[in-house]
Amino acid sequence: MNRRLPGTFNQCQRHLFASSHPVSPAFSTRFLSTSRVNHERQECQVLVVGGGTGGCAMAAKLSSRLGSNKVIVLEPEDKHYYQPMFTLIGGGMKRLDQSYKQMADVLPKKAKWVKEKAVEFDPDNNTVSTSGGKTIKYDFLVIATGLQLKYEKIPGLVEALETPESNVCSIYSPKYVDHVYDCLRRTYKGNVIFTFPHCPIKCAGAPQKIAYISDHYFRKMGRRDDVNVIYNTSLPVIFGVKHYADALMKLVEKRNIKLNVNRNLVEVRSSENIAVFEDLVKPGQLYEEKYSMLHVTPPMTAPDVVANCKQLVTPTGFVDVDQMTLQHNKYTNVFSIGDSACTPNSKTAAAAAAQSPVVFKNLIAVIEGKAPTDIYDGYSSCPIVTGYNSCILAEFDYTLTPVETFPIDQAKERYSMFFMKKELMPVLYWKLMMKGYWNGPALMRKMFSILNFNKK
Ligand code: UQ1
Repeated sequence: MNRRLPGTFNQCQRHLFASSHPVSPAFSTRFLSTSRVNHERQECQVLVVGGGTGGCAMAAKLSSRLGSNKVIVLEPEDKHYYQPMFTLIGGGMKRLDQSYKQMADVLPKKAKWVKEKAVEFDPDNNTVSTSGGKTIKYDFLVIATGLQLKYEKIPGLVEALETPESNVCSIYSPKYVDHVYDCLRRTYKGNVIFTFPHCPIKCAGAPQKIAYISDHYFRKMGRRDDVNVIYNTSLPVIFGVKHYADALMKLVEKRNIKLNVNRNLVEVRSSENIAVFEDLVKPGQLYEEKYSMLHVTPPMTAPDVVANCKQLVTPTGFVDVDQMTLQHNKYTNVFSIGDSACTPNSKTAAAAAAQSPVVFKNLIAVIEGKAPTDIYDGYSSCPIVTGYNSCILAEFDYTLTPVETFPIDQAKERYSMFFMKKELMPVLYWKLMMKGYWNGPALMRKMFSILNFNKK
């Protein structure tokens, strides 16, 4: 998973560029550097676009191997958020200020940080242009821009989120996550509705995690009898991996959570407290549901700047890489990691962790003139927090087969997994992954299997 909320295409800059230089960009950058547009040209061996989870891990690994000033990271944000904490913030278990560090402190010292947005990729000329008018020339490119949240795609939603009294909230954005716990605290009765949109999203477990946490919150407060907890998902099932879906179905039944599948949020009418859903099995069939609290998972898309470069992406707008080597299918000097890649894994920080050694080894191989041979198996993991002291740890690969690390039944709700998620993972993230030392739990899994623990 990647924390970037990439900016929109910078039309303004492009317009300036076009009008002041009716000559080829290559000519203009080389010879007209005194023009009123800043046309600084920079060069690097590896350009990493995006300083989120995947980008930062890659920059750490690559700059440590290649040495100082060989790697540029292009990232406009000041803060780097540890987004897996957002569900816990929603439940009041952590604070927003515990979820981030300053970007300058997270990015590796040996890499050069250009604090600007990418505004255009030109893979045929090995350049990326930036919001500050720079052109960065690279030998190798790692695209780690994440995906973008599209709250504005649902009519009425942004207005509702920005009107605190409307009791509409969302853990997905640092802008809105703090409000989730406020909403919980002031909800005493009525329908509390959680949504899952009709598109691929990052951390696909999060929309239901916050539903389970909320259910537990209302029970602790003695309000559960007056509150209906409703989980409306656009998916046809509760979870894509059957092994965990079976456990989660039992959980929703036991906790009396109403599950509606194939149901997609299409409008929020916050002045009436009404959410409008479409039945995806009967297109056009709309349901109006009154809510006292609404938690929305927004639609998400590939960042515009990536999707706009048609040579780089699949028709979905995500970077067209080989799902095993993570190398671009057309440009052999381009790789992608994390949420911006078109690979069909579940988009999480754990997936980026497992991808990072593969991108690293394959990129180094290509630099050395060899073929990329390391393979990503689609590993992803989702600690499904089910309340204030329990968690199911789902781990699986491209084939949706469980690939579990620990010698225990991970489909069972456990305090140990909750403790790992809440207390250990942030430390592992900041101290190991951001320094380039965490490659996912594959090694740990092998150790447990060598010790030959039998799973019960
Ligand atoms: C993981 O590797 C990871 O990325 C850093 C997470 O995100 C924070 C996780 O939540 C999990 C569970 C993993 C997998 C790690 C183990 C020890 C199973």
